[in-house]
Amino acid sequence: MGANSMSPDASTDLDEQISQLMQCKPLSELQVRALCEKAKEILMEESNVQPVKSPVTICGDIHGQFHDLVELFKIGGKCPDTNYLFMGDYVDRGYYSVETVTLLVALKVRYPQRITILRGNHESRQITQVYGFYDECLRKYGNANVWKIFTDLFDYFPLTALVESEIFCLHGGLSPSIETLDSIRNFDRVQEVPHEGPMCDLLWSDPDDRCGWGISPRGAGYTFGQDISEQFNHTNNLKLIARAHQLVMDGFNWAHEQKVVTIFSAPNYCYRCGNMASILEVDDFKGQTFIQFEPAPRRGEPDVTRRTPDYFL
Ligand SMILES: [Mn+2]
Repeated sequence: MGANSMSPDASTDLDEQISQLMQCKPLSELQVRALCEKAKEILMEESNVQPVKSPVTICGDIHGQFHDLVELFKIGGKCPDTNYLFMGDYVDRGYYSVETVTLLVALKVRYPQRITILRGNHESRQITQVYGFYDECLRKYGNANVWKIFTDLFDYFPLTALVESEIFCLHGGLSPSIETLDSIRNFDRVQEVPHEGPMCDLLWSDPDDRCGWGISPRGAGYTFGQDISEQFNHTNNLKLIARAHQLVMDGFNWAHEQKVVTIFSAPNYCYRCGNMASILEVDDFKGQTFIQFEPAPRRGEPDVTRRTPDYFL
């Protein structure tokens, strides 16, 4: 059954699950399994370059900061009253990856035309075993089944989106092996994020002040200069590349003479970075407004005593 022909019973169940999730209460393993089966059917129909219409609000990394995601919806408007495009990194680092990713997937199933959820470099089996989501699933469910269900679903998340044919949105950045949007449309994305190659680069690369392609200190993807962004935008008739993936203290940061913008939507990242978060509203007339926000009040998360990572992945 198509997502738009969901039966009244199914949507009532889903609405109840969404209100439960909004209270930061996880679903059962059985509910997660059924939800992810429906999500897979919807996501597999989406393009590697998923077309999105304005108005839409574009968001960056969330990283398991559930209460800040609720704050984001308070500030940006509830889904489906506001259309959303999330650019990946829903899990890891924060304490509520399970609730965060389940809520976003539930909203996707309930309102498939109102929310787009792209894949970030953390939506991966390998990364989530190191940075928290795997351990959180074990802690909250007693086994790794829910982790397996979600990481299998991540393979279906679209890699990029294109807002009104002019704003190219993705988690990381450009790739030396990709010149056109058509070449992205043509590859098979349903796999674990590879260690190298075009799909890896889209999820891992970062803009840089230096021209040309550079070796990334992250050990995956590349750095790319303004000359690269300008050429890519020119070739593909784009006005802007919107991406996430890097902590920026104001929540957004322009690069490459306003041809690239970084959006980061996890305020006080890792509960200690002291940064603002932001979202980018693109209105009916393609006008752009950044909205900054601060963390939601703390709700008794344990103190963070983990060591500072070498790089913010
Ligand atoms: Mn990232």
